[in-house]
Amino acid sequence: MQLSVIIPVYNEVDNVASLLGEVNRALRGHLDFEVVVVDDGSTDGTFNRLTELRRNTPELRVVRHRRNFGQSAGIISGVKNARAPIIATLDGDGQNDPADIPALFERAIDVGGDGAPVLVAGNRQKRNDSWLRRFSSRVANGVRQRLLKDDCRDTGCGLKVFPRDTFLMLPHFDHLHRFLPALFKRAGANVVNAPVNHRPRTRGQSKYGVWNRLWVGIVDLFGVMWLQRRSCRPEWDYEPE
Ligand SMILES: Nc1nc2c(ncn2[C@@H]2O[C@H](COP(=O)(O)OP(=O)(O)O)[C@@H](O)[C@H]2O)c(=O)[nH]1
Ligand SMILES: [Mg+2]
Repeated sequence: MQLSVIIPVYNEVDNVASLLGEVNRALRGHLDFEVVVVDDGSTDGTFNRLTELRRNTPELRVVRHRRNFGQSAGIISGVKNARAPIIATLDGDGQNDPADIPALFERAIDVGGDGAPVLVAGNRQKRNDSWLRRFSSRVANGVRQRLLKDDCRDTGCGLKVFPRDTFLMLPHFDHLHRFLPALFKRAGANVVNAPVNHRPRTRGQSKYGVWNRLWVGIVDLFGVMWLQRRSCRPEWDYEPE
C-alpha cells in the first residue's frame, strides 16, 4: 500500500459520501491507497453513514472516538491506524479538493539529496471563506511564520502529505494540526509548499470561529517555540553491531 488518506470528521453527515466519491475518483487506478475516516464523537449520524458507505467502498476504514477529542486527536488516531508509509490529510467538509492529492504525493516521495523526510503543505490559492476568516488567517499565518520560521504560508490548510513514521515521532498535543510544518522541521524534515484548490463549504457548519482559534493559538505558539528551543536530535558515529 502506498498512501493512507486520513479524514478527521465531526458532524459531517452530509459531506462524507460525496467526499469519499471524489477521493476514489482521484486515486483509483493511480495509487494503491486506503481511506481512514476518524469520526470524532459525531452526534448527527455521521458514523451510521460511514457504516453504510463501507458496504461498497473497499478502501474505506472507519475509526470512531468514544467522544469528541478534537481535530488533532482525529488525525493522530488516523495515522496510528494507517497502513501505508505516506499519509495525506484532508478536511472532511469538502473544502479541500481530493484531485490535488496525486501531485502532492509525488512531491512527498521525491526525497532530496539530503535524504530528509518531506512534508508537503497545501497552500490554498483562492480562499473560499468569509473576509473575516481570511483576514484572521492572514494575520495568524504572518505572526506564526515570523515567530516559528516554519517555511509555510498556510498551515491552516487541511491538505498535507507526509511520512507516517516521522509524524509518529512528533510530540502529540491538542491543536497540533496547525503546527505540523514547525514540528516536522524540528524533527529534521524539509517543508515544501504546493498550491491547492479551495472550495466553499456547501453543507454542514464550520466548527471554528475567530476567537476560539485565536486564544488557543497564542498559547500553542509559545508552546511550540519552547519545543523548538528544546529540540533534541542526537547524532552518533558509532553504534553497537
Ligand atoms: N475530528 C474532529 N474533526 C473536527 C473537529 N472540529 C472540526 N473538525 C473537522 O476539521 C475539518 C475542518 O473544520 P471546519 O469546521 O471546516 O473548519 P474551517 O474550514 O476552518 O471553518 C472538518 O473536516 C471538520 O469536520 C473536531 O472536534 N474533531
Ligand atoms: Mg472547513
